[in-house]
Amino acid sequence: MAGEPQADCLFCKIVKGEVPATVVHETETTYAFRDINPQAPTHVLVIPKVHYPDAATLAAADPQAAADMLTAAGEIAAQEKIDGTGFRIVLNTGAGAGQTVFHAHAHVLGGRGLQWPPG
Ligand code: IU
Repeated sequence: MAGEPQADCLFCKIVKGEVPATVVHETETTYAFRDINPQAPTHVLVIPKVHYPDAATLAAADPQAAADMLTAAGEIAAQEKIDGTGFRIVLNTGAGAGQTVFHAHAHVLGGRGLQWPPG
């Protein structure tokens, strides 16, 4: 069924506690943990607990879960104290854009100057 956990999905396994992660924030519908390969002093991944392959698919199928992911990103930025200096929320969508894990997620990046355009 759409949104159900996938047995072969790393982020579904993290939500279920089957794979360890450094969890920094959780709501009824979202889970957030530190990226294993941080690209900034703060680099947190926030994911919906439901499984969709990317953020656009999530938003189309379950707009509330997508909104919850963005709300959590803002709460994490405040918790990490990067909201005052500015932070970036990144939604890599598709392999050509650098997406490597096909469970919707938002990167929350901050704690250093961020260039535009991104690479
Ligand atoms: P991407 O947008 O799909 O490229 O982001 C996936 C992220 O998941 C990437 O930044 C990885 O460093 C991160 N990650 C992780 O935190 N833990 C893992 O076990 C694996 C990837 I595999």
